Amino acid sequence: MRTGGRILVDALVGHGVDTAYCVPGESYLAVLDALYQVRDTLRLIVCRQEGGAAHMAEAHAKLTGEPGICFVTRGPGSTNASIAIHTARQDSTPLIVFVGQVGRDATSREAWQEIDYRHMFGHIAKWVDQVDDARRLPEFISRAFHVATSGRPGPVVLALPEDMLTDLVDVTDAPRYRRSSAAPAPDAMDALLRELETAERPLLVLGGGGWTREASDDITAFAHRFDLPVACAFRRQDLIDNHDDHYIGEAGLGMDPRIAQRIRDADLVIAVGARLGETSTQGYALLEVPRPHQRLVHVHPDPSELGHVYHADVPVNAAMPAFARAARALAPRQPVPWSAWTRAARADQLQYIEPPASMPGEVDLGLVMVHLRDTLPADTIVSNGAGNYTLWVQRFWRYRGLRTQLAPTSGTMGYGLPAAIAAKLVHPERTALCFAGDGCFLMSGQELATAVQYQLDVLIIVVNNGMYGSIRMHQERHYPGNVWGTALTNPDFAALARSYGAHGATVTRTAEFPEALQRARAAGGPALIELQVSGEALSPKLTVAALRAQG
Ligand SMILES: Cc1ncc(C[n+]2csc(CCOP(=O)(O)OP(=O)(O)O)c2C)c(N)n1
Ligand SMILES: [Mg+2]
Repeated sequence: MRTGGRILVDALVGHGVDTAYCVPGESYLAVLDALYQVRDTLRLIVCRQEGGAAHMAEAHAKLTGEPGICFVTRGPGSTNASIAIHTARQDSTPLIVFVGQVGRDATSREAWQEIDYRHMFGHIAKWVDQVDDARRLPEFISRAFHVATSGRPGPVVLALPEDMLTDLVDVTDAPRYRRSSAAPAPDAMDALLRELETAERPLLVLGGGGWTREASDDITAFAHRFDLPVACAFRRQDLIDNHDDHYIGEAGLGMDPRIAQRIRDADLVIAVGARLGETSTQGYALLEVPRPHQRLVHVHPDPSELGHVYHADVPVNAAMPAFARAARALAPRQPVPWSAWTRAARADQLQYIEPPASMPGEVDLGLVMVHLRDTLPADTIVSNGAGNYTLWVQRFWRYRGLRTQLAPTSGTMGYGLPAAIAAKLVHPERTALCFAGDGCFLMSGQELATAVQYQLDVLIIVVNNGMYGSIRMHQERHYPGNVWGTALTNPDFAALARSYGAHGATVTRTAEFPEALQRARAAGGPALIELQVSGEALSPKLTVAALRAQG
């Protein structure tokens, strides 16, 4: 006989879980106690806010490909965690969030902190349910792992009534979950080959979730064999090594206009894993809805995504590894005619990653990025949240292949620090570099306490421009000069870091950065460098003055 809490935790161990993130609550004490019993097998990371905990679990999953696990309490715990459930949804990340729930005897009275999670998360979770019978825990948890990882990966929420967790029952554990994956039909691969045989300006766009190292290698080999230019969808730049001479850049928010033009000019777009969402199509403009002017081969692990927005000429329902393996086996029957098109795109990319001269302010973020990419190890994991500072990161950093980027396609602020913490837990030997804006950092900065508590030497760069710069940019565009609701008075970030027990430093001039970086890396613990940048530079190519002059 075991308690529900113990059956649940045994199930997690059985499915291969070695790390769980939480903010505790009295609603799931029995789970906490069961976690105490298995503390040598399954480590529990206690966090400071459920948004941080759940984003850590989400980033953990991005790095391992296995579901991230998070425990939160009912009511406010679950509403705090919802930010990451949304991230996992948009980012196609397998995530399982367990929520303590009121006892079954009080259900539907609006008991203290009671929420009906089926309603609350019905739209953003891939699956949400409540386990009312402890004897069914192995079934529900097995299903949670299968649902989270199958097809298009996504978030699962399971509510756990607290009295169910203390019930003593006799039940057998389920075996470890097994991943199923759809393989492309042979005629779909023939159709792809035919499309390539008649194309003159093809473009490969990679995106989505469910990638593996092997799939990334296979798709790279396919690109080489057909000499295809490869763009990555918004914040999916690590799907191919950016040093590869077929990589042509990111098709995301603020993309190089030349990439946008190439997508427009392409006569064949092969989208692999990418949904071709708003951020990668400039608001559904580069490809028209529902029928793009380009021929479209659309490969996606979820059949319901095919035809959801775009009518593809060749829709292919397949998991990334299976498709990439099949694509690697293809070969052109004659030399391809588009090599000049690929070379030109690559040349533009190489030029684009060199920062433009003279942006306003004493700290040039472009030069800082160049120093970082020249200095830090190739396997550094780079994380960020949302804000205009990410335009520099995603433009000038060169991602070195799969699982070197943690960046929310959901566009959530506050993601960078929790993600970097998860990166250090999954890969203690690698450098975890977090970028945050001054706005972004204070949305999850309390997790610096978590980094200190577990002695995780994340490296944080806070880009302080004294404002919600991204919104200021839109404001200047639409309501020039009416600066309202976007200015920020900030703490001394370096002193704040030191008060947590981390290393903290402030950089006010570009030339100070190399030494500050050296010291931060030598600090032997979490370290934060605040860059005091000018609010005049809105992006690597746009200043407030230039915007107002245009206006
Ligand atoms: C959780 C969340 N709240 C609000 C927004 C809207 N938003 C997008 S960028 C941004 C400003 C970010 O400011 P900061 O981190 O300082 O970066 P900056 O743009 O100044 O470089 C805001 C408020 C968002 N994306 N996510
Ligand atoms: Mg800012």
